Amino acid sequence: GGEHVLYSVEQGVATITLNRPDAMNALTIAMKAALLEALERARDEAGARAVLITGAGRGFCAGQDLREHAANLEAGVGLDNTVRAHYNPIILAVAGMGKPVVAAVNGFAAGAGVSLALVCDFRVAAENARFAMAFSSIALAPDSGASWTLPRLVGAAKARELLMLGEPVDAASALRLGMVTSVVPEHELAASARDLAVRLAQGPTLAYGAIKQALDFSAAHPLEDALEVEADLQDACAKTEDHHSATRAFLAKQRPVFEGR
Ligand code: T3D
Repeated sequence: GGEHVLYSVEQGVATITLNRPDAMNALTIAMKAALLEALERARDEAGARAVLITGAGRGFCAGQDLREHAANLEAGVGLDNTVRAHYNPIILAVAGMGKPVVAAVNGFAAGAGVSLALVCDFRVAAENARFAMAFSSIALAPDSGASWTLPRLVGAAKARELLMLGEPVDAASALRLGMVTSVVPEHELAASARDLAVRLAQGPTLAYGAIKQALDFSAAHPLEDALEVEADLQDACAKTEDHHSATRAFLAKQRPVFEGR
């Protein structure tokens, strides 16, 4: 599945491209393994200070490859295996990424393809992007974190509606609902998503990681506990070179330069 997931680093941005355009970048087991490997590489590579995930061709990702899935059903292979073994590690790798992750949604996203986009920190969508919570259309329940991310983005009632009815959400509606960060014309998507990723790659990487940790923690803990975690994270941020140099730059009326340290 290696050729089906491309990886490159430029200007501090690790770009991961789902590359099976003939199947709308639907995810096979081999592709999921290659995606996880790419995410781990992006995580470990110091020169990568932001991550950009996109799809080749006219789709972002059509979710589970239903050909492979049908073959597994025929063979009597349980679904627990692929959700736990293949999807969950990908979602945790994105969620736990200590650097910003941007999805450039270049067309249709369906099922676990939507879930993948939703767990990223930012979603820049092309005007022709569509989001289909396609799970219920094939009598499945949400996976890859959609039951967690979607209500947090669009609210409980809307998440219930989208997951149960499965109607595709167009880019304009996704923007209105808070599912995406921005919507841009198709031909501007690559540049627009890259600009955001480059801007993030030049930012205070460790502070971004701390912001993500604080928000994830607060999602499931009371205020008193969140205050404790904020205090610990702030202590760590205050010790970074970026904080020291940015404070000096402020007093000198200069633009801060962040090194990600
Ligand atoms: O254990 C488990 O596996 C459970 C995990 C589940 C997680 C999930 O993701 S469930 C949801 C799975 N995904 C879907 O149900 C979406 C299926 N695809 C579609 O509904 C449509 O293809 C789209 C709405 C995404 C796009 O429609 P359209 O008309 O623009 O394109 P198309 O003609 O349907 O698709 C183009 C090609 O991609 C076509 O191949 P062909 O006929 O030209 O050879 C189509 O079969 C292929 N393709 C699209 N989606 C998938 C796919 N092939 C395999 N798996 C797919 N999911």
